[in-house]
Amino acid sequence: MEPDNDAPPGAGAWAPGKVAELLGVSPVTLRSWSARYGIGPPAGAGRHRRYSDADVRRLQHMQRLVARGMPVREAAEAAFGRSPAGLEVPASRRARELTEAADELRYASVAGLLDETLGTLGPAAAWTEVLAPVLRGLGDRWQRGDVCFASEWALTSEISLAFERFSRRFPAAVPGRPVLLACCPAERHSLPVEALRATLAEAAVPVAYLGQLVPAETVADLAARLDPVLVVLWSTAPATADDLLAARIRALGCAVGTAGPGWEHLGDRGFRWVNDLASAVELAVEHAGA
Ligand code: B12
Repeated sequence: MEPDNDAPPGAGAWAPGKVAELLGVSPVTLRSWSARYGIGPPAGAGRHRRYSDADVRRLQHMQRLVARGMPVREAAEAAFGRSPAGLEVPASRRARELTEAADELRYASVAGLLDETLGTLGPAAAWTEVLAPVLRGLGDRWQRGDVCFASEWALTSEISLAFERFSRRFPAAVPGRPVLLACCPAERHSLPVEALRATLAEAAVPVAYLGQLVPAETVADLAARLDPVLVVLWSTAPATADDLLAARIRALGCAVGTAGPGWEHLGDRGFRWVNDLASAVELAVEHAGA
């Protein structure tokens, strides 16, 4: 379906009728969404009302959220990244809504809020400003004896899926030697690495992501066969920082970066160590020559 071109310059390209047809809703429904949730071009534009490509993409996203059981108003807010009043949603409110939805195991809302946060802020800001604070909050609650395992597992699995959905927006196979990302063999904490992967996907840096608990043999085998520009080994806790593996990968002739607080106690072992998302992105981009 093609957008029509008889609109004045600067207006979006999609006439309401075309959008309604594309979404499979009646023009009346579309108009009511516009009136009720402030979606799309202002009513005042009369017969020149046009929807932009971004409007159409967000409407399709809103429909997916509704199809997953989210109330229309919440889906409109999530898809258009704002409350009805048009205000940008502060990170603290996103964090609160996400924690509440996770605690109440409202999976559809968790997924919708994550997609909206990633879509609006991008993976780096979403991780640093919203997701990491929420996860730290969960960790602190756990430390205080608040048994929030259900929320933690619900949220962490949905965060992984949301990063996956976000990364799939970009071409899967970016040409070039990849940055190989792996958690150390005994390390299950992968979310910071998934945030890095999504940020590199957005930056068109080729990545091969291996996930959690990656056996040393597997990292070594893939490093030998993929000829990566850099191998990043992640560790959260000192017990999982595998410096023998790092040395083994370096002996294969690969550049090795160690990432995460788990490596801190080892001091300088001749590997670049990064302990925040921005520095890890910089290290990867530097090696990828992007
Ligand atoms: C989510 C989570 C899990 C999930 C992981 C799911 C997944 N796919 O990742 C599950 C439920 C599987 C899990 C399991 C366990 N967990 Co856990 N987990 C967490 C939690 C809540 C968040 C982890 C996270 O992503 N942190 C990253 C961000 C949010 O934390 P941060 O402090 O802002 O980040 C610091 C660095 O990581 C760095 N950073 C942040 N983002 C990025 C990004 C990049 C690219 C880089 C380079 C750096 C970086 O900057 C910050 C300052 O140093 C933490 C609590 C916490 N505060 O981190 C506990 C926590 C890490 N877990 C802990 C523990 C003990 C465990 C278990 C052993 C529990 C158990 N008995 O089973 C197992 C261990 C499993 C294993 N073998 O690794 C402890 C670790 C204590 C320690 N240091 O040893 C913590 C701190 C909880 C606590 N409060 O005690 N966990």
